[in-house]
Amino acid sequence: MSATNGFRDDILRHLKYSLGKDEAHAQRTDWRLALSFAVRDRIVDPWFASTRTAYARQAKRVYYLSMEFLIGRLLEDATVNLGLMDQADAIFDELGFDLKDVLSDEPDAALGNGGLGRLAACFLESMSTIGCPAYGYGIRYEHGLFKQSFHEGRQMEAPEDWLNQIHAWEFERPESAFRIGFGGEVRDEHGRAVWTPSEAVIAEAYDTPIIGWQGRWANTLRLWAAKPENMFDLGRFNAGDFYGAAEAEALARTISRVLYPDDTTDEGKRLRLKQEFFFTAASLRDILRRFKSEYSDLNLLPKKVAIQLNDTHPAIAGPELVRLLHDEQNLALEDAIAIARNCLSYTNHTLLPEALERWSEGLMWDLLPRHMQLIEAIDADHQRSHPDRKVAMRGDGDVLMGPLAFGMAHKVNGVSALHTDLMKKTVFEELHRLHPERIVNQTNGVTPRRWVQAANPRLSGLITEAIGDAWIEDLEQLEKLVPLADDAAFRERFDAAKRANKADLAQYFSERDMPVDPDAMFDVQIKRIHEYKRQHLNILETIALWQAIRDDPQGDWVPRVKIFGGKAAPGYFFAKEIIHLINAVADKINADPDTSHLLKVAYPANYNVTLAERLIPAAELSEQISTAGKEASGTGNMKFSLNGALTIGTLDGANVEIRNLVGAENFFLFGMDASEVVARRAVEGHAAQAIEADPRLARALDAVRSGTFGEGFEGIVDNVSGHDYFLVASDFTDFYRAQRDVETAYRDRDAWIRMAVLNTARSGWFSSDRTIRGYMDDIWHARAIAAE
Ligand code: F55
Repeated sequence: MSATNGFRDDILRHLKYSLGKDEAHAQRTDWRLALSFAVRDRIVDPWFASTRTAYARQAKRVYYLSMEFLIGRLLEDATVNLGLMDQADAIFDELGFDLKDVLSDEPDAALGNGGLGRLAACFLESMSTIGCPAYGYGIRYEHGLFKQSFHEGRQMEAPEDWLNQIHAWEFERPESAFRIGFGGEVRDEHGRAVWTPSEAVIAEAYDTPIIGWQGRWANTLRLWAAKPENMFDLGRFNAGDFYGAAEAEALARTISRVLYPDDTTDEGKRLRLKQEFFFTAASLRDILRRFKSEYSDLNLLPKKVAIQLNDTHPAIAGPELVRLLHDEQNLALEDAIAIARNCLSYTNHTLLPEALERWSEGLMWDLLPRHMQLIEAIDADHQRSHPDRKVAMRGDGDVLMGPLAFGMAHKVNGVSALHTDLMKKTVFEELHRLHPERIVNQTNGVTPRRWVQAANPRLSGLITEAIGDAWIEDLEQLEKLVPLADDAAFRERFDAAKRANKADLAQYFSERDMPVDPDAMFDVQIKRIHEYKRQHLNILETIALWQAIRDDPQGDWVPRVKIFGGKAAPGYFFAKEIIHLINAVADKINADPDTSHLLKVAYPANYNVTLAERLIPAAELSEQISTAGKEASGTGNMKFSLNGALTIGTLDGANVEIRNLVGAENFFLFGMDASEVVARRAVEGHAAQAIEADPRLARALDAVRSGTFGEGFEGIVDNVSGHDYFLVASDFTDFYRAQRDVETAYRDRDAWIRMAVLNTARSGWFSSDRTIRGYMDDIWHARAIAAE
């Protein structure tokens, strides 16, 4: 019993007393919940200790404000971080269950769209591992990102319902609630602005502890749920108007009902702006409450509080913090602005003009009249300090959230070296000239606990055997594997781990009617579907390869499985056409008896964090093929490289840094760089030229146009051969060439594995621990502490 530390008893106790289930009737979900509660019990003490220590030491707290936290499943992560995996395995073995099976019962918490939300989740875990006192603040969406299925190859969306069963990880805090107002009017009372909102909702806190590696520290993810001020209207109810009686409640709850499924454009919806203000205002009030419980001098705020804005979604934090300090705490306006700025910093995640948030001034006056006044004041203040410059936080009747966030932050960061450089030269050129110290780079990272240790036990076991386990929290130790790239026995074991992961994935696919050859090359592109990410470049190359194989079926081909995964924003028509085309090509190619042993396309539906954890360890080739200058960083690219996949990619985002670290000879580069892209766009008829110069591309496009894969793809063909803003045609020839180089390299098994080992060995810098230390040193000026 001591060997399991009472763990087994705790699981059984929770099954009986927390869930009210008899062992004889317990189902997988009951066991999963019982295990979750037993694991959670072991988080609570370190969690309390962390909070107590942070108070006792009067530590500076970091607050990470994000509309999205794409945390995925929590049980395995927590079990791994507490070092309980082996015990849990043994206990469930004895109970007659497969632990993997129990773990896979957990719903995937998809409170995010893609990279931005997943980054926030990796950061939370790293802050806990490092012992950086921090809180994540966001929205407790009732429905996370929609569930994707395919019907005749087209994306269908169904609501996601992660809260329809007991959620073991959160603690409801009805006592931590704030009233958040909207609309109404602002009156001047003896020179003081008084805002009287016309409507209000209650923001109620739900806390989830996030445990770091080895359970030494735990931080809190605090998500806000919107609740009505008054449950329902008893008068209307008693008068028989049952629906009307519940109307106010339903409206209030709408605010935290769904995650916006859009990773491109801001929906321009009133509700989205309400969501943004709702969680930002509640978080700031909570932050000030905590601060004031410890200190009375508001001038100390920047010394004790660092607030990171994850993109501009919480950018209303600038005016709201000024309002709290000036209107409610009576600081002078200039002091309020200066203090707010010294607390706030802003991360930019995109340069795409259509993704930069802007809100019409009319909507702002209507919903947030006091904030609109303050934005005018902040803007005027900034203009006064720089009278000869034309930078403004408002334009064309809109409030520009990027410039507002920039103006109210003491540091602004990009997410890769290239992206930061382009920020300075493009969207923030003028602001950068005025504030040359403000923009800094913090290249993204990923947590090795989830993305290597938990997701790839075969590889992590091998690494730990070879170099010990210190790499798990000091990822650059992977460098010690470099000499082993030349050790044939090690290479063989590395290869065996990859093959076993591939066999598992092949099994998973075959159970879902997608049989694939586990010995074929696994070539993977998983990410949101977007024109700039160019899944259509990949599928056109797939078509060209298929045609080449059909021309010469006896040729010396390298068998491949092209794996796609990803969702399109429901309103993004072109992205949905790309999905349809990939599925149509899959249908055709997979059914071709002459080629299907050599080329397959697999597109599992509903790509999410859990599926990523399955695909990445089995990948051999990582597709990172965005138009240069468009992918701010990428983080999937890092996960692949760490797991020993080689990258085929453009010089975009963090690909540049990956290539520098793993070595150009271990990376398949193709395509134009960011400046060539700009020049190419200026060439009249660039797409037509490229198509004319490459008969393979012309033939692939012809096949699509003439209906080889069914009807309805003219939009894609016309786009690629016409305007082709993302330069699919112009990069095709070099992409095709690079893919053939990949095959040449893959044929030399030993050389390939050597390259794969070097990718793993040299990717340690991409740990989010390194990124977080960068934020702590350069932006937050926060220190790590150890729980007492
Ligand atoms: C979500 C909502 C809106 Cl309104 C706009 C964008 C998004 C979103 O999901 N963006 C996003 O994921 N951006 C990505 O951020 C990653 C982390 O920094 C980068 O690696 C990636 O390049 C970038 O596209």
